[in-house]
Amino acid sequence: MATVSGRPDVDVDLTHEQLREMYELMLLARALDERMWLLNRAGQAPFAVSGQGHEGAQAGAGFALDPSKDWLVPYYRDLTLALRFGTSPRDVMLHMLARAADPNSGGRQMPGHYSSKAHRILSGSSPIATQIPHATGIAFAAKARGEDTVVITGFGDGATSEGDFHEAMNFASIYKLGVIFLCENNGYAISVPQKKQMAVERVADYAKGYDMPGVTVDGLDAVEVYAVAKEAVDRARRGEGPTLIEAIVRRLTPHSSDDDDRTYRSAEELEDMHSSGPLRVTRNRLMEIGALSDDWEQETKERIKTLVNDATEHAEQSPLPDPGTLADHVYAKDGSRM
Ligand SMILES: Cc1ncc(C[n+]2csc(CCOP(=O)(O)OP(=O)(O)O)c2C)c(N)n1
Repeated sequence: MATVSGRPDVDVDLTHEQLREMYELMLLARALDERMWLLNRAGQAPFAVSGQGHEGAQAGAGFALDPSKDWLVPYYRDLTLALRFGTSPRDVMLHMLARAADPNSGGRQMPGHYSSKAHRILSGSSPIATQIPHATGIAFAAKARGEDTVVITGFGDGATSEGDFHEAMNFASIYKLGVIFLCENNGYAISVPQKKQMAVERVADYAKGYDMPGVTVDGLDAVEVYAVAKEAVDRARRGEGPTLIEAIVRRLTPHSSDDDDRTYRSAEELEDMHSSGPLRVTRNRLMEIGALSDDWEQETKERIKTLVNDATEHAEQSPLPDPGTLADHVYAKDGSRM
């Protein structure tokens, strides 16, 4: 049942304008991500975790969903998906710099923990894979209410070695829930390569055990991911159950700002990995079909630069949380048990 999508000439139902929007989303995510990394290196933010190299998988899957009624249950690399669901560049920077106005958590969560009630993005915690059963739970609730809501959850290859992943897949399949399990396989769990933590060759192979479709797709090509995700979303909306999508991506940075990947990736491997990425692959695809022009790209990059500068300045000028609110949402105000 696990298949490699292998559809290089895939034909999708998106207009050229929508394809440009999808690519623009990727450019915005990359520009914000690079700025966040820089802010960390400049000592303005204590931690950064990056989605660089994952943008194609997320943009492709994100465009197959309807952010006005679907739910996102993200992990820490899902910036592109969070933007697709309505998080703004200002929200991203307020979160990164832990300001009081951070809509995710009022400056309490670690960077990369995107959430928003308004945008149907569930809050997550740092233990790997804990978000996956939450996605199944939301889809279970949607089914009980008779809604055709689809839930997408993102996670890495390492997360598939946790029980949470298997329990969530099993339950979702038994009840034919509308979940898209999006594994963004970058080949590493911090320094541990995939072959050391998985006996099967492909994450998509796990789908067999739960009687659901499992597809491996080139996660550098947003258009190809869109085609696979669209099929999965249509299936979920028809009430036919979940799909496991394994998008092969690249982690273009170290695991986080606290990691040095030169200690476990050879110089050749790093060079090879940086030789291409989702921006280049998706750009080439859109150029080939005549959906992009150099002028459009230039103007768009300028516009994005202005947005990122505005978001950074806005966050820098915003107040930090009042230390007096430190225990809010942790202890009940009157001292009683919550
Ligand atoms: C339950 C648990 N174990 C270990 C960790 C430490 N940890 C943080 S990220 C990570 C690697 C996760 O790898 P993967 O799921 O492949 O995602 P990636 O970071 O590669 O995108 C680990 C082991 C954790 N946060 N939670």
